Order: sequence, then structure tokens, then C-alpha cells
Amino acid sequence: MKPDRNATVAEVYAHPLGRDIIDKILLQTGRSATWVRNPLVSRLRLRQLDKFLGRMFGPGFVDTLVDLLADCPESPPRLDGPIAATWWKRAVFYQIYPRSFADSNGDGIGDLPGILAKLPYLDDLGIDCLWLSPIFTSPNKDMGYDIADYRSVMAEMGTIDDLRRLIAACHERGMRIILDLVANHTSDEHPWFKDALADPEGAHGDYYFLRDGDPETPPNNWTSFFSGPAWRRIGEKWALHLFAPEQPDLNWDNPAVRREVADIVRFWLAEGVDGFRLDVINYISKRDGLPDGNATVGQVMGFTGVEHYFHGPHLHDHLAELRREAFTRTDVEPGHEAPGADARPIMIGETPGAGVEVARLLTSSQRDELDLIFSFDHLETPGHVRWDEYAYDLNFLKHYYIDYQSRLGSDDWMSLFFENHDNPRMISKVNPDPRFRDQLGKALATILLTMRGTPFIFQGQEIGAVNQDFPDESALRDVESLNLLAADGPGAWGKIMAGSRDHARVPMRWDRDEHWGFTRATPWIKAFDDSVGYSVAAQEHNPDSVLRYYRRLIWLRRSNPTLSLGSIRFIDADVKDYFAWFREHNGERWFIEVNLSGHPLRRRHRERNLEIVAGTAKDRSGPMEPYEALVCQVPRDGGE
Ligand code: ISL
Ligand code: CA
Repeated sequence: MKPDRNATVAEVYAHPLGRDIIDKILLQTGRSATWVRNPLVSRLRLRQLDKFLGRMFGPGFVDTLVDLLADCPESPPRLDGPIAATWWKRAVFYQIYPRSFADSNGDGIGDLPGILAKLPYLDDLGIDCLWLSPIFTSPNKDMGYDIADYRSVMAEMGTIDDLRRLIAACHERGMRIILDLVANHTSDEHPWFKDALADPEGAHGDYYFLRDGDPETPPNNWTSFFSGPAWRRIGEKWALHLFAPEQPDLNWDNPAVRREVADIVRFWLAEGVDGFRLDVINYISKRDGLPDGNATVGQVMGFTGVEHYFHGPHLHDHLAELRREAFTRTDVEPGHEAPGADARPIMIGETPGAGVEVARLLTSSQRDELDLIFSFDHLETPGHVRWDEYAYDLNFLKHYYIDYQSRLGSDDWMSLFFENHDNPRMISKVNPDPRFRDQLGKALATILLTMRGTPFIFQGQEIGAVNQDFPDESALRDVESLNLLAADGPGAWGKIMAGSRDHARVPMRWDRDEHWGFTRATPWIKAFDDSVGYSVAAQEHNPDSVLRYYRRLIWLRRSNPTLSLGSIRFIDADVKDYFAWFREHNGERWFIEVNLSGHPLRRRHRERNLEIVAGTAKDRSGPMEPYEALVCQVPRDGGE
């Protein structure tokens, strides 16, 4: 049933996208779902709400909502069967930001041979699959997220042969490797874009959103994620760019564009790559006619126009097509096969703004679109954005996971992550007090590696990396931060220190050398956290280090399928600061408990017969220590 203006609130809430949207509004306004279930509210029809919502969100809000819902498929049934043990459900992923990982040739920029040299480290850590942030040719206005040639390796990263060696070396070790494909937009230096500008009527003219019109007034009111309007005037044309002006959006409604993308994917799969992470892939379908965004929605979300592309009319069709056309390889050249012959390439989507129900639409194995998505709803607590200085309350994460997991069927799966190259370090966000750095790092590791889902570790997270004390603007490199400073002035410095993506992009710390063993030259970006003991070398030697803890947990997860494939059951959900759950599989049971706070917590379930297998405390006699985390096995005859 497609809700229209006559639909009731209850009907909208029963619709996947409607549910996600209402849930988001409830969350941001601090209301619970009982509010929607209240008969007085649930029986209201959208048309009756038009006036009221119009006052809140401006005229036309209900129509926009109805349009959004109309384009959205129905939810697949929530299955309750056995879980297919696909390789990526058991895998631990590791995200490398290649520029900042390891520099092999002394130019201050990390590269592919640098990664190759560190493979033994990653293998020892127990990593199953690497994800490399972009390595294709790029002018680096957005550090590789602006691609000028999809079929060549960026000169700073090395050569195609370096990449081949890396792929082969991963596979020799039984590891996999996926690349980052940025296909919502290209660089403005891509030949397609240059050609489109030179000849808007020609073969590439319709590859982008080029529009005529008044040179003073952009074609619509959409704003870019990196400050200012989403339109750039070039020559006689306007070009749409959701990100930097140098990142024009591709027009996926043009079948030629979709064929190009599928071609690119097949090209790299033939080289032995095991799949892709697809950058902002939910933004590829824009609403016909590119209508103005709702001003109030824009204000609330921080970006005007998002409702017209975060879940666009052809999103699911385009993804299903890409899956069919490209992500079904079996024809890999001999010697390039991934470990496990059954493997089909993994397709992971970065999907900002996707809620739980849209996540299910995108990844349910009943639908054959993506395998996993990255949704970001858990990275800030309600009412906050990345730029806010505030302490992240882990109780929010707990409730987020409890709710999310309860809504997944046996054909659904989720990704787990706290960090990536776009976000500050989680330890700093939760509690920057250095006394808690290790404990908190381990507590986060425990959640990440024993929760149900596929964990993604971002480089440095495994050694307890924290945010940087950047001294001034000259220390920053990221276009997002620099544009924000340019737009907002020095007053934006507090925001930058809270949310800059550069916190995650400083060099990996290998040892205590001048530049942390990252490079023998001057690094392209400098690190400013000077704390002792937070390098790989130091932590290798310290049995209590965060690194050794990660390694132990990853090893446990690998050797005990219960920790990856087991069912999950949370207990004591309403006990503040306490996060605990059982994992169960083939009669084997594990119990995990974490103190989410920086103060001691009364010990619960003291009577339970549990064997501590990993964790930050030796026994369960006294109160829980700040951020204490325990991973326990339940003896076969033990307790509940
Ligand atoms: O970080 C965001 C805003 O707070 C999200 O909108 C979103 O996750 C992000 O901006 C999109 O990220 C991806 O695409 C960008 C690129 O700059 C990021 O590095 C990449 O991860 C444009 O390609
Ligand atoms: Ca280099």
C-alpha cells in the first residue's frame, strides 16, 4: 500500500521510509513511539495534518512526504530462519586511509607499497578484509573522493603493479581487499566533465546535471555538504555538486552513466578486487526536475534539498541493476581468486541518512541490492551534530543497538563501526580524560567485536587513537574544515576542533620516531597528540595495551562462531550505564557486559557462573570499574 494524502499516521508508520522518518523526528524531539501509537494521533490523516505540518515545516511538506513514500518499495518480510554463514558475516574489516597509513618512498604521503609492508601486522591482528579509501587518480580536492580517472592508480599511491602485488599478497594470506568507488560524482578534472562543458550537446553532456539559467541565481536552493550552494557556475552553465564545487554530481538517470560505473566495477573485479565500498551511494537518484528543498527540513538537517536525493525515486532500481550487471563475478583471472571460491564480490554502501527500515530494503538478502550499509545515526546523540562540543553518552549507543538488532530478521545483517575517515575519534567524543583512554578503548573494542554484525576497525582505533590538538588553520588539510572556516570565520574553530575529519586523517603511529615511523620526510598532514605509549611498537610490547586487547578479541571471534553468527539477547536494558548481552549458537553461550560510564558500577549478576575469557577485570567480585568490559563463556550447565 502506497500512502497518499488520505493515509493515516499509523499507515505511514507501517511504511518503511515513513517509519524511518517518523522515528527520526521522534528521536530529535525526544518523544517515544508510544506517541505515534496513541489512537488520537495514529488515526489522523496526512491531509488533516497538512496545515499543522505546514506551520512547522512550511507549505508542501505533506506532498513531499507522499512523494517520498510513493517511490519506496515495501519491506521484505522479517524472516526467522537459519543465518546464512556468508564470509563477510564472520569477517573483521579494517579501513585504511592510504594517504596516512605508511609512506614507503619518503614523499610524506602514504602509498600502496607502504600498505604491502604492513600486511604482516594486519594479518597478525586477525584482519579478514581490507578496505582502502580511494586510490584512483585524483586532484585530491577531497583526498581521492574526487576521481579523475577510474581506471588508474593515483601517482602518489604507486602503480597498477603495486596494486596487483597488494591484491596478490592479501589473497596469499587468505585476506580480502575491497576498494572505494566514488561514483555519485567525479572530479571536475574527469574527461567526461571537461567534455560535457566543452560540448553540452555531445556524448557526455548528459552525464552531469548541467543547467542553463540566470547567472546570478542557481537552478534550485540546494546546499552543498561542504558549505555554500550546491551549484557552481562554469562558463554558461550551472553544475550541480552536493559536495565540493570540484565534485560535480553524475546523472545516474542516464543509462550510459550506469553502464560506465558497471564497467569500472568489472574492470577492477577482473584484477582480483573482492568488492567495493560505494561512496554516498544512496544519493545517486535525484528527484525529477530537481525541485527546491523544504527550507525547514533544510534547517533541521543542516542541508537544504536532501529530501530530494537521500532516497531518490530510482535508488533501488539502480542498485539492483548494478548488482546484476557487475557484482556477480566468477571470471577472475587465474591466480587472482579470492580465498573461498564461492565468494561473490561484496557491495557495501555508504548511505548517510538511512534508518533501520531503509537499511533492510537496501541489504535484505531477499532483495539482492547491497550486502551491507554504513548508516550514521549512531555517531551523534540526538540533537547533536558532528560539529558540537559535547560528551557522547554511550547509553544512546546501547539503545540504538538494542532497537536495531530487534528489528533484523535472519536475512538481515548490519555493519558495526564507531570511526572512519570522516569522523573524530570515538574515545575523544565519549570521554577525553586520558586516565580512561585504555579502558574506554577496550570497552569500545568489546562492543564492536562481540556485537552481532560485521565490525569495521578504522586505522589507529586499535591503538587507542584520540583527537588532535591542531594549533591553527595551517595544520588542517580537509576541504570540509577549510570551507567551513572560510564560510563561518574564526568563530568556527570550536566546531572544527570538535568535528574536523582531519582528526582521523593524521599519520598512523607505528613507532616513536620523529614522524611516528609513518614517513622519513615531512608528512602531508601533521599529528599533534604527543602521548607516550600509543604507537604500534609500544603496544606490541605491553600485554595490557589496547592493541593486544583488539588482537585477543579478534582471535576469540575468529575461533568462536558464536561471537559472530550467534543470536543476540540483551538483558537489563533499562539499567543505566550497564550494557549486557548473551550470544548463543549451537548450544554454546557467551555473556558480555560493559560499564558504559567513567565511574564504578554496582556489580550485577554476581551469582552467575561465568568464566572470564577476555576483559579488563580479573574477577567479578567487586563493583565494575569505569568502562569495565568482560567477555565470558557460560559453562554448559551454567545458570540461565
Ligand atoms: O559526514 C557527513 C556529514 O556530516 C555525511 O554527510 C557523509 O558521511 C559524508 O559527508 C559523505 O562521505 C563520503 O563522501 C564524501 C567524502 O568527502 C567523504 O570522505 C566520504 O566518506 C564525498 O565523496
Ligand atoms: Ca609515498
